[in-house]
Amino acid sequence: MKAPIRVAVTGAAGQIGYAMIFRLASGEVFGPDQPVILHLIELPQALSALDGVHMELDDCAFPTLAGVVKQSSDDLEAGFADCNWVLCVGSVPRKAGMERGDLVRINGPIFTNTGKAIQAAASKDVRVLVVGNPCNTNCLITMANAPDIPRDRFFAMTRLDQNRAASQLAQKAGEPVSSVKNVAIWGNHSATQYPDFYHATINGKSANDVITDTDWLQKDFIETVQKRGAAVISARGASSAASAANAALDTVKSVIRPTAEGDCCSVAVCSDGSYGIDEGLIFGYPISSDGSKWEILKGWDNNEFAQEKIQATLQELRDERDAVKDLL
Ligand code: NAX
Repeated sequence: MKAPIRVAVTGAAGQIGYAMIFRLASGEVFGPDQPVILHLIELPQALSALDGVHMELDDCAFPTLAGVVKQSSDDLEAGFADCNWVLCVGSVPRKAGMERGDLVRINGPIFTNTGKAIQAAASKDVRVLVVGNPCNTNCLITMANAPDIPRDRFFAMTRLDQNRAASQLAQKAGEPVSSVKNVAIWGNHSATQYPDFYHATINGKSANDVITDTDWLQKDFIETVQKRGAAVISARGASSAASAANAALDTVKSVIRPTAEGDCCSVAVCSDGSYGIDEGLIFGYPISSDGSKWEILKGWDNNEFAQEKIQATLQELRDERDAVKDLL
């Protein structure tokens, strides 16, 4: 067995946290020979629910779970102490009548504290995945408040959108989802995101050739992926949880394991200016990893249709950034 690693999860007693923690403890993500100490962080009023989650973790008797640290969000430095991964799930959800701009302002301060505490207390090799919405801009705030941590350690989650898009393409083509590769999500994890079918492949062929219904690809497909979160809420009466937790774990796996040839992982990362995106924005790109280092996949040719979509999502992210300028 290796030395344990420490993985923090904020909002650990919430619905995504609950769907994520047991899988982190089981060895599925970091491997069967990698012990994990979980740092579970919650608002003070949710700590008793967190005790219940802890009891259930004990009752699973996972051989790879080397310890549990429970921490109130009042002391984030204690919560993130020596952590190798920080998964930021906890934040205030959008309520009826709330504009996106309101949400950015409400959640922004959570992430200034998160960034400062990560810089002060986490392990030197820390990597941070922001799931709590608006995740791109929350990640930007976190990164800005942890300036000593290299920018390539910060990620915001667009993987749920990638997985949703892959499923939609597979169903339309009548092929298994495992045949779909190279699905990129460009931009913001929001209704302006651009799920890219032009570069996606089905059984190694361009999805755009396999699915000949261009109207469906350009309209229905994109809108279905963009609005899938709302569709799940209206059907289930609650927002995506198991699929969101699954996507967060897929993101971690895709960063720490090599990407297969001909495939990509979609994640929002700090832009280096690639594809004309403002440097420093947390923007959804296709990336590939060698298991320790990752890179934005370069040289993809985006046609006029794609460029227009990318500009729209870029503009939304610029507006979000402008709304939180004082927090950066
Ligand atoms: P829940 O309300 O079930 O759970 C959130 C938990 O976070 C609660 O237990 C709450 O006590 C805790 N919390 C709130 N503020 C906190 C803070 N400052 N520190 C620590 N804990 C805090 O929400 P859930 O369904 O789990 O969703 C969590 C977040 O994920 C939301 O912001 C949601 O919008 C976002 N999502 C992001 C997705 C993505 O693809 N990036 C998709 C799913 C999800 O909508």
